[in-house]
Amino acid sequence: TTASYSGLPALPCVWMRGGTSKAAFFQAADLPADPAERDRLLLGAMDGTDARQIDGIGGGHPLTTKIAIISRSSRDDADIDYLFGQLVIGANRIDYAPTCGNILAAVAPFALEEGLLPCSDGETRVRIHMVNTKSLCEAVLPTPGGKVSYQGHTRISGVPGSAAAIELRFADVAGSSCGALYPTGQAQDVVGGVAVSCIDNGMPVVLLRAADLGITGYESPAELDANDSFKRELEAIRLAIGPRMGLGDVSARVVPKMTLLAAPITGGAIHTRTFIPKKCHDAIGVLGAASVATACADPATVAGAMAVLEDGAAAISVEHPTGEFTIRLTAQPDAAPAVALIRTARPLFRGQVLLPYPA
Ligand code: NQM
Repeated sequence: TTASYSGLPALPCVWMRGGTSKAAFFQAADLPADPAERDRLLLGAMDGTDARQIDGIGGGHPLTTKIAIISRSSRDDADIDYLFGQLVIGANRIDYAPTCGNILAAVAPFALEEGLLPCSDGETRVRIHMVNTKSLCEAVLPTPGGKVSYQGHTRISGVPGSAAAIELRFADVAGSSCGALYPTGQAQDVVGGVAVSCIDNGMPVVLLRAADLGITGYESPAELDANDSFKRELEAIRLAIGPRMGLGDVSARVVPKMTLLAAPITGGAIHTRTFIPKKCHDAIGVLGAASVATACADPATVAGAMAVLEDGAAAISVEHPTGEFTIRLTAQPDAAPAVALIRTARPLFRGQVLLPYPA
């Protein structure tokens, strides 16, 4: 900690929206090097113990209690290291297993604003090492006059207004957490009598037909969150398949995510409800959507068998509770498809987060 306010320790922090999520951004250099000490401070800043996070800046929802730790990259093939942390609300724990593609959208703007790498005049390309999954992303954003510009005409579902487009490109994220695109070794499995497809093109996701679990797949997230028997059945499937995906015991982990599938209703390829993994997402995660779209393109999966695809279309529109998410896939020889997509981001608040008094 670098300062204090009436004796409350203070940490430099920028609160940022990345896509449809929000996170507290820190420079690694401002945090303790010891991970346990670092997490103690971060949990104090966010409030890891209370469901409403009333004594911290976390938003009381998995999508608004995220953490990003940023530094110059240790790798030759990257500019910036991005370590993501998902605070598990109420458990006073930060899960570093997954990365987060929505918060990823804010990484390049933060790194440029903080002077961690130079800004070009026109647009700037930032190579980001996603430390959690040891994979790479190339972010491209407008930097007219050598400054980040947040203004633009790009709209994304789930965010009001419009902003500058930030393009995210991933060439090699298959098996990021599980070691293989199809972590169980096949495109479909049966768990408890239900057909599932397990896929990891950037995020481990289990795909299931909503109808197989007795729901339509068009219910609101609030309605699904209130359906205890459905959630118990979904969690039982997740716990059973987690070890078969190479993720071990997933009872305390936030992966794999669970995506329920239904026929598209707004002209997209498929309709979805995603659990992350205990609460229903208001939209869908970025790399989650990349994995769903990749499955849609393979007729051997549960998703591919249902998806409505235009012939030869490279863009797959994944419908979700607040709109749709378009994922562009490019075939690559002897590899899973490369993924490209558009997000927006902006800084919301910049200053110092004040920690609780030291115990
Ligand atoms: O899948 C939520 C989000 C995410 C993750 C979650 C994400 C991704 O929307 O890459 O973006 O799945 O927990 O922020």
